[in-house]
Amino acid sequence: TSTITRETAPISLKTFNVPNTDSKVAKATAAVYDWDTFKFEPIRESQVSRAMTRRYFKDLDTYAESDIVIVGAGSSGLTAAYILARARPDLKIAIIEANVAVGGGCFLGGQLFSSMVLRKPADQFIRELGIEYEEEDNFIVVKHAALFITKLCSKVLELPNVKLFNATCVEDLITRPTDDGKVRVAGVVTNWTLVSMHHDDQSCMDPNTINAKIIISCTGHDGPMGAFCVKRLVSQGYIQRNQMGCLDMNRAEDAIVKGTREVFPGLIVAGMELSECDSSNRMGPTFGAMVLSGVKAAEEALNIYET
Ligand code: AHZ
Repeated sequence: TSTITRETAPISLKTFNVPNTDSKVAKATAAVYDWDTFKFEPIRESQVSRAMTRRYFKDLDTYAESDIVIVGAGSSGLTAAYILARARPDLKIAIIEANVAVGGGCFLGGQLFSSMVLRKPADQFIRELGIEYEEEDNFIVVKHAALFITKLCSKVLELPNVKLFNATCVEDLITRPTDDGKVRVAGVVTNWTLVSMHHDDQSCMDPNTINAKIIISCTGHDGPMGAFCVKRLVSQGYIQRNQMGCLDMNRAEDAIVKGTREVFPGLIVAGMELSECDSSNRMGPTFGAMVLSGVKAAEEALNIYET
């Protein structure tokens, strides 16, 4: 191993002379950095590699046996993670997200419009996160959907009992026979998303696995991706597929929240994925149900843990 000695003192306000200037910008930056003498601390490339890979492999080891796996880091999945991880700091929660970026359909409010609408009473959760909003009668508006999802995600990632594996795809479910002759979901089969995308033109690259007592699937409605766990269970004849109904905001949001449940032993489904097994309506760009479905999924998981 190689060691690089730290020769410079840690950066502090006292390390640098603050030049006397009237420029507001210069004042703001010069308070911390003197660009004339500025220099990064030295580094060896292998230090960067080791800093990342050591932690990642430790996480793979730690979370190979998780308590709860959440599939999909959109608005419903991240809300479920936030509630669960805070309620039970003793549980290990792995979030698997196929995309590089988190957020799913929540970086825009709808079409290419930025603000995000949430119907009441989901405003309570937005206050809990400390996000500012405007009130309009029966709903609230957050000025940018990305403000909501990035704030939620940063709060989730700060929690010590959560690991987000992004750019990682759930390719299959692990199932187990139960004592009463039935079957339950007992984990997920994962692969790098880039590998999953190339199964047709590369030789077989076998996947990896995570065991868990409970899986919460939040992969969104069917499309190029999405509804993954529901579709997999349907393919085995374990549950029946009932495709998402047409858009009806009023019916859709109540149905998704109330319907959030363990649809198959070991598998809770939340968010828009639920519409693919319940045939509930599409809701379009209103996100209250995604948030409260995440809350309900967390409660369902806690009930299973506590019984
Ligand atoms: O990348 C997906 C997205 O971030 C991820 N995902 C899908 N399949 C996956 C797999 N493995 C790992 N096999 C996977 N990750 O799941 C996330 C789903 O996020 P989403 O925002 O699509 O779902 P949601 O149910 O949380 O929110 C739905 C938001 C919608 S869609 C809609 C409409 O079409 O009317 N209305 C709302 C509010």
